[in-house]
Amino acid sequence: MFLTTGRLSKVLQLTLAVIKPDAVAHPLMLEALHQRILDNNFVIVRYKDLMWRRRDSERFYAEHSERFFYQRLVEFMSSGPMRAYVLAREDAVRHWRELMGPTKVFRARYTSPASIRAQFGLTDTRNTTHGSDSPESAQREIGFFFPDFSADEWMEKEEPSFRSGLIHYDQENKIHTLSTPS
Ligand code: 3AN
Repeated sequence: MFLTTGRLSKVLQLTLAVIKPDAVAHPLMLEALHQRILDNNFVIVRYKDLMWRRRDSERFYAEHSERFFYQRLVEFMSSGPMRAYVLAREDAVRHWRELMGPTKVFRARYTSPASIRAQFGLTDTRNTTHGSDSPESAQREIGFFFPDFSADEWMEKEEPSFRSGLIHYDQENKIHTLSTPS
């Protein structure tokens, strides 16, 4: 499958997307969310399945440490396996957040019924997915989940080829790679 045969005009942006433990616990839901990413024209640059220790969860959500839901959140996020993605697209941060929908599931169901959180979210904490809220947080959060991946290097060396070349979705590894010229 080729994602695009033409040249995309705008520079691709990277974002971090996470499928949280409530969704990863259900294989069909995980599969549906992976497909949703593809259907919405995101390039899957990397993905990994992982599980956090409580201290990873505390570190990642440190900015919320004073909020009433913090303990609940860190416990939930270290309660089971997750899947993290590095996604690329024009305006990836905004597009992924739009696709997720609002943080609060009941609001999502009301205002954005087609969004992921509206369709799959259970509660305001167990709300299926995470997405970076700015390009700066994307850079930081990608580094948190993928310490071996350099966003700067990808932007410099890979982005131009991804943008202008033919992209191949590798069914076996479930990520996009550049098609080699025949
Ligand atoms: P978002 O993930 O939509 O950017 P943030 O950054 O405000 O939202 O919150 C981080 C996470 O904290 C949310 N994804 C959700 O799991 C949890 N959370 C946020 N607000 C609430 C709330 N009012 N009650 C329970 N959990 C919440």
